[in-house]
Parts: sequence; structure tokens; C-alpha cells
Amino acid sequence: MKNKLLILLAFLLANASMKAQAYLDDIMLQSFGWDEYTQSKTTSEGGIYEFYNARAGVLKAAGFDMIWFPPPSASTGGNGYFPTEIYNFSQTAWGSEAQLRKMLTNLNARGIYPIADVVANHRSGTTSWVDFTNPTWGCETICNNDDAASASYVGCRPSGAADTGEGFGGSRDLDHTNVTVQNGYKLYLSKLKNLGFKGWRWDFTKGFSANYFGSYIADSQPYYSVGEYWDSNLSLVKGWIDGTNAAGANISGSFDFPLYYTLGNVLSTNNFSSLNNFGSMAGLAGQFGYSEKAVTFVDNHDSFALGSAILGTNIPKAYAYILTHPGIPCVFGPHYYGGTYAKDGTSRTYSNYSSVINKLMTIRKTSGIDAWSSVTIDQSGIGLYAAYIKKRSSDTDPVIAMKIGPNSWSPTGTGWSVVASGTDYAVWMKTTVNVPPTISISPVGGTFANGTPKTITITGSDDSFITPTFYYTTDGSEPTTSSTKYTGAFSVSSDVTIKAIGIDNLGLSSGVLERAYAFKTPKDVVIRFKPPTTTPNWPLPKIHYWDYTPTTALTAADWATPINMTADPDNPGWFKYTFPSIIQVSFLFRDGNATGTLGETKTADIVGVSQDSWYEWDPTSSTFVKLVNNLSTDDIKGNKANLTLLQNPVVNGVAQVRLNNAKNGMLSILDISGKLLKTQKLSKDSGDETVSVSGLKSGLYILQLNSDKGTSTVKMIIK
Ligand SMILES: [Ca+2]
Ligand SMILES: [Ca+2]
Ligand SMILES: [Ca+2]
Repeated sequence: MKNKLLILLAFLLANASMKAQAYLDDIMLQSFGWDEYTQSKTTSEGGIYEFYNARAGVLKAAGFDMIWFPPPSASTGGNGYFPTEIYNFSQTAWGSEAQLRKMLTNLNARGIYPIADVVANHRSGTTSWVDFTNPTWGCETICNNDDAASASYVGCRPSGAADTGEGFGGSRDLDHTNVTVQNGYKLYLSKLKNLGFKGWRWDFTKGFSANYFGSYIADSQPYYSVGEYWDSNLSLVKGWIDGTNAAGANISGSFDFPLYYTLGNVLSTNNFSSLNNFGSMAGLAGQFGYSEKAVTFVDNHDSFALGSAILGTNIPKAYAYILTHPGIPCVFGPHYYGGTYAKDGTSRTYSNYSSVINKLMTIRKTSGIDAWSSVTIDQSGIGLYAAYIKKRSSDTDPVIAMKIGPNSWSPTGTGWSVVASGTDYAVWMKTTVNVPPTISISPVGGTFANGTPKTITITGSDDSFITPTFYYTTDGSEPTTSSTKYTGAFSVSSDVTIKAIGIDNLGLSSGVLERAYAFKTPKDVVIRFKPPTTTPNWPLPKIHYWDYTPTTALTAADWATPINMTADPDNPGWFKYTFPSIIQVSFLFRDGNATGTLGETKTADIVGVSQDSWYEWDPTSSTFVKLVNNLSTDDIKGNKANLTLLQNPVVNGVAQVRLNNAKNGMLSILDISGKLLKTQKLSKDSGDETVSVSGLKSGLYILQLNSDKGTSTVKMIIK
């Protein structure tokens, strides 16, 4: 009787949880390395959002179901882990809110769930330590034992409750017992969902009590949630997951750091005994009830630079393990695409492991292995780990056999064939696997000069070694095998989006790759820069440029011969440089010194600029420069933002604005000296409104909105 009850209970539990867990067989991709915003592979395609927008179709076909993106909010520091204006999704190293929305829409349409990196433990001030704007929070939202409490600086003192978790140095630990903070993050998550994000990756979950994470997750209902509880201690990681319990269920997963450290250790020593945890799989993924909460991984944007990093031929071995074993595997983008990545002075160069990883993902999907699959360890000692994996423990036969380590091993029983192998690893199945073909389009897209046609070539490869057949469209429609068949290079000379697929010898599709080409008439592009005036001090800033279109537009810049900018008479403190008759250009600002030291004698690269733009020296940014596209001095009377600038700098002589939190208002446009130039009535009922500034010369202007609620808002706009 007892057994029957247990079986019934297990059946009910399995079914209750089965319904909600569409992610059981998912594979995640971490889209970025630490310094991704400096990687030419992404910057050459217009940034990470454009990079993944182009590949949404091919990544789904390859086997990815979730893609984890870096923190999407404005931040000091390039990659977003020091968030400032958390509701600002444009001022990041990654791209604009419009690019982010476009990519998220495309990923969702292709069945990939975008995962946002949520930094909730801490926030940085907009211009100083404690001046939080957008949303505006006071010092009562900062833990009273934050590092700001004992620092000497100008500003209010942190007066929130004591931190419920660990402190984070260099940024303000937020008091999550404070209802303003709680509601602020709930609203933040709803904004992320509105953008198109479907799940959360929580940064630094040791930072405050797990129950607050649980409450935010319960409120926001993500498709999947995974926390960064960075610890090798299995019971501590399980404890954090248990702490997110809401309505009787643990509602967050966690990265499987215990397995990560175990994997790194066994691969570096070739002693595989610790992969066997009393007959079970090692790590969180091997713990009963936690396997679908365990996001297994082979390194991330932080760990790759540490001594624990898994390197060289150990990388494919580690993927052969996590992609054949339970858990939710997460592939590290730098492993998938290759390249040289650096953090804190440590640099790692990776080969491109995409073909190995694609093969292993196909094996996982073809065999039906998922987070609930069952591992039977056959060998786990010096020189060898070998295991059989069943889809479910109740199944009679395993669907995969695998081994890692230098010693030889073969599975018992008949029908096994090697389906993947490399240095010290092999995977066997009893069926064949067919990996989707790859596809690429050259050039990658971009903006070109009218009258300079581009020759488009489509190439690809397949595990059959037979070149795939390519089909494409140029009208934005989805390509099929009925679309135009690619028979050789062709030319494009006007704005077009090419969507293409490759079909292999067995009819399997690469998924859609899309590339957009724009053709524009060259025009003068004026670049303005406000240089540093203290330390460093650049009284006369210089500019250095490269990668310009058309290639005949400019004389090649020579680093040894600095090019002066000129003081802008209309805008004191600003300098300008005019690129004559160009489509786009990449450049940086410098002081003319030969050393070119980032942050001392030059800024980081600014790539692919095609319109008049304003930049300001920014010592708080890892790039030391920021695009001044929304000089917001919001909330001068402490009211909520009443005016949203939808288009800034202005385009074609018009700005677009939106009135919030008030029904009617009077908008005044003033010059930088405060002189009133024109006024315009705004009504919320009219929706987004156009404000013409076509009669005004280029420069900075002040928009002042006085609403019928008696509030006043001031913003800067750039023409
Ligand atoms: Ca802190
Ligand atoms: Ca904290
Ligand atoms: Ca194939």
C-alpha cells in the first residue's frame, strides 16, 4: 500500500510539474563575453543586438531555445553591471532601445526566449554616489551598511535597513525591505517583459535575501529564472533555490557552480572520480528535484578570466559532458564564436567551437535528452569517465553512451556508433544524427553610398560535406524552398533585406539568416565632442578616424599626425569636426599624444556613425566617452517625468515627444542661454507629437514643459 501511494504521489508530482515546464529540453546561449562591446565580430555588425537579430533563425535551428543577454539598462562601465538609470534602455554599450526591441521581437517570433540579466542588488548614482534618477530614489533606499556609509563624499547618508545579504563594493547596495525598491524592481521587470524579454538571469544573488527574489519572480512570472549564486557549496546553492519558494514551489533555477568547479577539477587532473556522487551525477543537476533548476555551464563572462577557467581541449570535453547530461545546458558565446576576450588583465583566446557544439546539441535534441534524463555511471576514475544516459530512469535502454578522458572505452551492447568525437571524448548513439547546415552572407550588411552596388555571396557548409542549396528573398518574406534559388553572386544597389536559408542533402534547414543593406547619399556629418578639462586635460581635442564609406571620401588618417578639432563658436566648451560627404565613419577622440592610452590620451572606438552626433568625455565609463543623445535634467520640481523624448537628436528637423502623467501642457523651446524661441501646445489625447525645429541652427536646445498639473520638466534636445 505504501509503495502504491508513493508511486501515485510521484506520478501526481511529475504531472503537476510537467505541465509548467516547457523549458525541460531547452539549451541556453550566453550571448556575450566580458568585453563583448569591444569585439570586432559584433561591432562590425552594429553591436550585439544587430548581431543576434541577424542570427535569430540560425540559432534556433542549431538548437538554442533561450539566449541570455547582458544587463540592458544604462550603466557606468561598459557591460552594464553598474546600473544607473535602470529605466533607460538606450544608453548602453550594446545599442539603442529600438535595436533591442527589434531583436527581441525577432527572437520571440522564431521561438527563442530572450533572458535579461537583472542587476537588483545594487545601483550606481547617475552623476555621483547616491543620486539615483529614472527612477528617482533617495538615500533611504540604500542599506545603512553600504560602503557609502563610511565614505567621505558629498551627498546624503544611506539610511535604509541593514543589508539582508552580502555587500557589493563600488555600487550602492539597495534595501530590498523598502517598498520603493520592491515596487521599482517589479515595475522594472514589467518593463523588461514589455520590451520582449521572457526570463531572468539574476546577478549576484548572495546580495540580498532569496525571498525577495522569490517575490519578484512570482510577481513577474518569467518563462525561466536562473540566479548567479556563485559558490561551489551544493547545499548553499540548493538553499538559495529553496529560498525562492513561492506558493509551495521553488521558482528559480541557479547556475550549477558546484558542477562547474568539479568539471574544471576533473578535466585538469584526469581523475574523474568526483564526477560520481555516490552513483549520481555530480553537482546540482544530479540532485533529485533540482535537475531542471540547474543551469550547467563551461565558463561565463566572469569565470573565464580566473584560475578555474576550462581551457583548450578541455572545452569540447566539458560540452560533451553537459550536453549529454541532465540540467539546462548553457553555452558560452565566446566558446561558440571564438575570439580573444579579456577581463581584469587576463586575456583568453578561444577557437571557434560552434561545429562541435552544434553536433552535441543535435545529439541532445535527437536523442530526447533533457533536464530529467537519467545517468548511469559506468566508469569514474583516473583517466576515464564513461556513462549511459536514458531519456527517463524508467526506460529500459539508454539512448546515449559517452566517455571523456584519455583511456579507451566502448559501450556494451549492440547498435552503438560514434556520433561525435575529439581529443579524449566520444559520444555514441544507436541512431544517426543530422546537423543543420550553416549559412553566411557576405558582406554582412550595413550602410553604403548610393551608386556603389554590393556583390552578395551566400556560402555554407554541412556535416554531410555536401554544399547546401541556398534560397533567398529580397522582399522581407520568409524564404522557403520555393523562393529564389541561389546560383551565384548577385548585386544589390538599393535598400534591401536579404533573408536566406541553406537546405542540406536530407532537406534540413539552416534556419533563416537575415542581412540588411541600406544605400544613402553621402552628406556632411558633424561630430561634436566635449573634452576632459581637469585630469586629463585636453584643451584642443583631436580626432582619429577609419572605416569610412565611401572609401574615397577621406584621406586616410595617420596616428602620427593628429587631426585637430575646432572650437564650436555656437556651443562653448564643445569642439567639432566635419566629415565631408560621407555615409558612415568610425573614430575616436584623442589628445594627440603618441601613446594612445585608453582613458588618458584617447577614448574607446566609436564605430559606424552616420549622422551628426554629440559626445562627451565620461570618466565613469569604461569607454571614457558617452553619446549625448538624451541630456535629461528630469524632474526639476520632483515630479514624475512628464515629457518623453522619442527622437533625440532630431531627425529631418523634427523632434518627437510624448506627454505623460498630465492631460495638457505648454512646451517651450529655449536656446542654451534661456531665450524663448517658440512654444507649442501638447495634449495627451494627441498621442506622440511632432515638434518642428527646422528653422533653428544645429546645437543644443532646452525643452521646457509646463503641464496642467502645475508641474514643470526640462530636457535638452540636440539638433
Ligand atoms: Ca555597496
Ligand atoms: Ca547587498
Ligand atoms: Ca546536415
